[in-house]
Amino acid sequence: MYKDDYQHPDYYQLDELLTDEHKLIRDTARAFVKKNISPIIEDYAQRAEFPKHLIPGIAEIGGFGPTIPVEYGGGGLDQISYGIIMQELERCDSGIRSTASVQGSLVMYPIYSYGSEEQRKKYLPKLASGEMMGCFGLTEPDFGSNPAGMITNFKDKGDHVILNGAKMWISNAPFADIAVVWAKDEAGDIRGLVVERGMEGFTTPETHGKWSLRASATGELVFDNVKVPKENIFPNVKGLKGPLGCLSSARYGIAWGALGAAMDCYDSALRYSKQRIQFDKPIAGFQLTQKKLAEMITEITKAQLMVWRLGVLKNEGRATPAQISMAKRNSVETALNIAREARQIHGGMGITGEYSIMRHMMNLESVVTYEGTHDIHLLITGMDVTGINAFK
Ligand code: TGC
Ligand code: FAD
Repeated sequence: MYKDDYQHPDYYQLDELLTDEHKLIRDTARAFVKKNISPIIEDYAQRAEFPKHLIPGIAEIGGFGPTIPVEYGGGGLDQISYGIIMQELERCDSGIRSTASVQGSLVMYPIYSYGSEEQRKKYLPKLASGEMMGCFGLTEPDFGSNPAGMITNFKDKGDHVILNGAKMWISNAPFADIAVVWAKDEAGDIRGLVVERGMEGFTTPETHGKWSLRASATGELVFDNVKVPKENIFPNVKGLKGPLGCLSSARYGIAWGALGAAMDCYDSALRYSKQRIQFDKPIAGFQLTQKKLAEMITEITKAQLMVWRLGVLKNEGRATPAQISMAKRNSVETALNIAREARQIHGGMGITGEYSIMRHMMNLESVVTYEGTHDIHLLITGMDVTGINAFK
């Protein structure tokens, strides 16, 4: 039976910056992950299947909409709690964290922030409990980094609209009950609307053959003259700032989450290097191994401080989208570099499913691309510090 020995690295005693509630949330999430996800995740990833039976348990630990107010079924927690939960989930697998990010930040957040009271009451409690699952459709085949160019659109037909177009690379699409879809109205303004499974002309073909995020289901959203009631349109937002606002919330969670993958790789490499004997001594005793481990823990510590401070700013409503971009980019880059170094420390064992390293490394290749690519986030930072737009 697989044994999960994970202990999180805390070189600068950052635990002292957390409240007792934060630590309780972390311990609860970690215990759930160790008991329920770690033993099965490798099999599901190998089979390229999302472990749907975990949904009620992820809801139970507050994984869906932790910051949404309690009256709508959410956790009513602060932003650091949200980050901690994402970190514990991604410590095990980015695909599991993806499902929680999408549900909380990309489906519940827009319904709460831009939706009518009726929409909030109809969807949020069921999404929080996992009784209903959602997905988020922004990316299109011809518009990834540049979502403003989207061609998915709807036309006004009185009490309903007719939606046409297609979205691709959509996490959770194959099993989602609802999709938050971003589309242009007849005036060319981007609007958000909720499309429900079962609406005629709406299909969600699964994307197969991924080498990354294999335990997360990815698919397309295809709209062929789908009749959507007008009451499903979000009344309180218009323009690209709608979906980008959701991304700010999700990217923040990823900044914490990806660091979880880094911490898991480091923890595994440290343990392995003390146990593995070559040339009559533990490989941890060689300077080259120590260089790798010392650099890993240094980068992890820097990134831990960054996301904690970002959490404080977010709690105070002061975190800017550009600050969030910097943290998302830094955490993912840190995690990818550490996964690659940890893989080397594990030698041949590092490519097997006996350790989580290779799975993390492959997963992170999606994380470095979705929610804004590595270079897009660099350009966001560049624009923020210079005031000059280098995208176009
Ligand atoms: P731009 O003119 O800069 O902005 C348009 C409006 O949006 C506002 N804004 C933001 N608001 C909130 N949060 C942010 N992060 C924001 N960024 C911009 C901005 O102030 C403006 O507002 P207003 O009032 O003036 O209209 O837009 P642009 O067309 O020049 O594009 C800028 C760019 C390239 C940075 C942006 O489009 C971008 O971020 N591109 C990357 C696309 C992306 O991240 N896609 C992600 C798809 S979803 C996904 O990947 C889910 S993965 C899920 C999982 O499995 O975890
Ligand atoms: P492109 O935009 O075509 O970019 C290709 C390359 O060109 C990148 O390196 C990029 O950095 C570079 N580039 C583009 N523009 C510029 C520029 N101006 N300057 C310099 N370089 C540039 N989307 C959703 O809407 N919902 C989801 O749930 C979702 N889940 C996903 C799950 C997975 C597993 C993956 C892989 C993707 C998912 N996405 C989702 C889509 C994701 O957000 C996009 O893949 C991402 O935004 C990049 O778009 P693209 O793949 O079209 O790449």
